[in-house]
Amino acid sequence: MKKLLAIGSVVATVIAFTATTISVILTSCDGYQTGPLNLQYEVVNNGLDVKLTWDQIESASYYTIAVDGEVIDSTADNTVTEYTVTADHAGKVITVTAVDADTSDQIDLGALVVTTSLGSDFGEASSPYKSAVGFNSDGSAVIYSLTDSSNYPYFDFWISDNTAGTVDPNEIDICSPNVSHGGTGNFNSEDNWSREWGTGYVAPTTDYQNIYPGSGGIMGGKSYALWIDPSGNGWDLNDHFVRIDISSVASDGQVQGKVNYQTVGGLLWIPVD
Ligand SMILES: [Ca+2]
Ligand SMILES: [Ca+2]
Repeated sequence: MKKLLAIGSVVATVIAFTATTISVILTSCDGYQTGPLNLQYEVVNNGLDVKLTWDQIESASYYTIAVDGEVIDSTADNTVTEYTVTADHAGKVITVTAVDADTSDQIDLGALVVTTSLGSDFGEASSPYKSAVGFNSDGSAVIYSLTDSSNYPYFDFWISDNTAGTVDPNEIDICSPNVSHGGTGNFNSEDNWSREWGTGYVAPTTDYQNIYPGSGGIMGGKSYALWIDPSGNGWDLNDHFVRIDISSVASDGQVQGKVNYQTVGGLLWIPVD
């Protein structure tokens, strides 16, 4: 009986090791790897910071925290197993190393954003182009036509000059799906919000509107923030933030650019150029 247990134990160890190896290979594409330190992250401070936590390594003296390979800080000893990363380091690769234990783990904070081009078939609601955008759970965006009502549940924002039948390229707004279109009702009940982006990699925290700009239109060369708030309950970890980069607005209502979706719920960082 004891022998059988011993064999079972060896087999279990081998399986566990194999599973860990596979996990690292499979998850490396999205920039997140779990290794001996079991490095994890969570969003804190209302989406402004990311807190890293890891498992204590008994043989380690302490841990260092490196940004893009350069050590920026270290812990007092091996019992401290957390570190809060601020937005100064959005988009960087963070490495935690257990000193004297020869082991480290890292996370690529830039790989958490998914960028999708709006292509050449996106534009104002009365134009020949598709006018709505919806994000998949993996962060990729789909450009939807307004003419097929089966698409409506997937909309996260759409663009309109607020006048049915005509296109005014100088008055195109970013609209929430729950904004009425042409007197025919809402696309869906999502109450999402937008505003001008501002500067840097962190989305604004105030002054969002569900029709933006409202007066005057979105412009080529400018960026806008989108706050997707599915429960309409203020900021929480179920929300997602997007930076909409507009490259051009044409006279026929065609709008080109890209959308950058932060896949981590509640995180305000969009570290893209
Ligand atoms: Ca219109
Ligand atoms: Ca919310």
